Amino acid sequence: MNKLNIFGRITAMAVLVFTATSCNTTNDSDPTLDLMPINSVTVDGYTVSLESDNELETGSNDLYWKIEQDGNMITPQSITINPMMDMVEMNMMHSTPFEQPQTAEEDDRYFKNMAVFIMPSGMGNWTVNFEITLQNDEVISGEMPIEVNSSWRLTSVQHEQSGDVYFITWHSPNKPVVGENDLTFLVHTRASMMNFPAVSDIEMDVYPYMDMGGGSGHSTDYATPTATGNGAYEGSINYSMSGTWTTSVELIVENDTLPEVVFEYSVQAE
Ligand SMILES: [Cu+2]
Repeated sequence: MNKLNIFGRITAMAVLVFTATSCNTTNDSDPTLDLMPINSVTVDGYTVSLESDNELETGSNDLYWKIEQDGNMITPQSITINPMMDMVEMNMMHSTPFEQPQTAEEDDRYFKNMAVFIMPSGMGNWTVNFEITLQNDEVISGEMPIEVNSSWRLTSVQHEQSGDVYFITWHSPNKPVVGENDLTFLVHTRASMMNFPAVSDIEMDVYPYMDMGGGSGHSTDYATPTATGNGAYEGSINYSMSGTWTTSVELIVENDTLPEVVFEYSVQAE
């Protein structure tokens, strides 16, 4: 690890500590979480609520699950979900890459999971089917309609030879800033319409670029992401300027370089 990397990590930790501290002073009931309601449904007298840090969008999202009875939060034994998009006009349904909810480390009254939404609402209707086992072994199930906005954080590419589709998610930085950023992509494929496994055995090439107009432009310091498991590819990027940047990504699958995809986004001054 070079000095720049260490500095970036210390800065990132400092930002985290600062964020946590400022949440403490603004939200007494939730010392570490700053969540917004997405939707809630009531089943058999239990209110099941879905919350997140932001409105849901294509790409990766943290979903937080809360169960209430008579206005009090209760902690279930387990929650199992299955997100589903109904594409009515095309007469087909499909799921999306996701993990099952586990007790949230930030607040053990919540369950939490990651979901990558591969399409925005409008092309079809999203619902999350859930089955919850309560402490008294009672099982409640239902479905939670959700809205998913489109974002710049998700793209896909096809491997011509095999026909395999790869979904590439820009996972972090969530808000790119000038200076050192951890850079993480998630890669998933489609085994069937109901099964989107993580892909951890390919290689990735990236290239950040800022177009300065008039045919000139420049890149910046970066470290190529490498697989760290669970479909994650981790590197870093050190933006030299704020403004509009692109990062092109190429996947290398079995010695074939797939067509380049491009993420375009804005980098803020810190
Ligand atoms: Cu769809």
